[in-house]
Amino acid sequence: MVVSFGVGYATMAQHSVPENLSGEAFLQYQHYAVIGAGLSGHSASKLLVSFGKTVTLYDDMADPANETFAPLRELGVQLRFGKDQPLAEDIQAVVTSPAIAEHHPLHEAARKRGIPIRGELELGYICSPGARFAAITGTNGKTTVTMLMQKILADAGLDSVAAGNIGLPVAQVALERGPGSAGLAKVAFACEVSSFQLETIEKFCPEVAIILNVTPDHLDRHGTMDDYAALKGRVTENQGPRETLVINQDDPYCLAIGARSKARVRRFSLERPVDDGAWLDGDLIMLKSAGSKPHVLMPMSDLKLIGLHNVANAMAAACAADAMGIPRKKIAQTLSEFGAAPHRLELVATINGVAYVNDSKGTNLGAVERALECFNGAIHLIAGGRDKASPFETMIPKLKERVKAAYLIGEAAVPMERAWAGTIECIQCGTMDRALEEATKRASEGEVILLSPGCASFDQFKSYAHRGEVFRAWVRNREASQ
Ligand code: UMA
Repeated sequence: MVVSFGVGYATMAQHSVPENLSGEAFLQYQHYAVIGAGLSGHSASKLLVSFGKTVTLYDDMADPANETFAPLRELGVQLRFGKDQPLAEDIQAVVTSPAIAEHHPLHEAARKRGIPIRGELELGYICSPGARFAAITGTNGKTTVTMLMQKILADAGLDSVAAGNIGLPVAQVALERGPGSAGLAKVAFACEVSSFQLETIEKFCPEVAIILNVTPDHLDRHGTMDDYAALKGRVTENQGPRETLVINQDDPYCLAIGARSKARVRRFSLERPVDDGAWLDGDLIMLKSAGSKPHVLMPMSDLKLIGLHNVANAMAAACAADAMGIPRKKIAQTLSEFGAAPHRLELVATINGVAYVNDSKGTNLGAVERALECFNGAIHLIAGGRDKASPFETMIPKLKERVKAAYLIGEAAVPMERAWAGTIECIQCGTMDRALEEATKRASEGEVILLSPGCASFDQFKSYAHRGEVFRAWVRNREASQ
């Protein structure tokens, strides 16, 4: 059988594990189950088929008639869709999508049988020997810092790819560049890594890891903050003195992880100087390596990104890029050119003096707080969506300080009102359109209408990006009708 993946794939007729990957224990099996038929599941399945493996792809909800599955069928991937599918008897190894939690019945069945389970990130990583990895994790700012790192590395002349949780599976990059190939070994990954992905790593060992912050998120899956922070800490578990961990000096969870890491630990701080890392001295961003003199990287006012939290993000990226040997002048140059990621504090329009800001990527309470800190005027906050067991009452001090009214949408609207009603005016709106109409009626010149939902989007939208697009479209429509 000749396996053809279409234009651009370097592995056109690969049928076996390439020689330099043949020592990988996880690639020794013949029949793999891939669980979760989203982006990661597609990439993992194709990558395994390229090695001549037999692949059975499981999904509880996907529609097998969907045309996106036709290419997989053609490759011989067997689809087992629908709830309560048993794990086939002859499955020898399992690859999971990050969407699949440890309590998923197929995950449990594999564990019971003692079958090895790895995530798609781990699979992509072991197929990319020699490639450089900058892994970026943390509750908030991951996507911004991943994009920033990718640009710093690319501007410095490296073949850099933004991958991982940002939306491009590492397994997909491995497949397209040729698993184990010399071309792939030249890639410098700026890899956004989620706590979900860190549940299923084994050897993942980035040259540089960044942990930006750890605040409540995904507690519905991880249970407690300690468990969530422990997962974030796994990003450094395989690192040694030759690797670097960059942590937020102002975050207690990061400090605890840093204290246990075997890597060189660099720190960034908005509050105080550090011995090895970056900090703010008035308007100046300082950078220093242990044992050497402080270096002025750039004035903070030269950053294009807005908000103090973004100064922290820029410092984190600077520490990491500096540890990867990128010249400091080049780092400062890129930092001065880099603007906001889409759906992250994006000013869509100002209509009648009211600023409409799309922060749809603010899917947890920490992100909402950071967004609220960015504006001086009174804020009309559009929030809600699918709740992740977040402690809404912790937002009360910040809401009191900055928010005029909250316009609540989606499944979390009622619990949010229950937590906040004594503090600020809460208006039940149901949908995004209604929330925008109500907020527009009430907002006056100089005020801000901010979508920063603090929740996942999946109750009403396909993704946070879709939610942000619905917000943008409404605002642009209104702008056009003025
Ligand atoms: N599924 C089941 N059973 C379950 C759960 C899911 O069968 O119990 C199935 C779903 O029906 C679906 C598939 O699994 O068909 C998973 O689809 P998905 O879109 O959720 O996952 P992927 O397309 O593989 O996307 C994953 C990440 N998704 C999650 O972690 C939930 C994407 O991060 C990531 O961009 C992509 O891999 C590429 O690496 C998204 C995300 O929401 C953006 N991440 C969370 C976050 O940022 O907060 C962690």
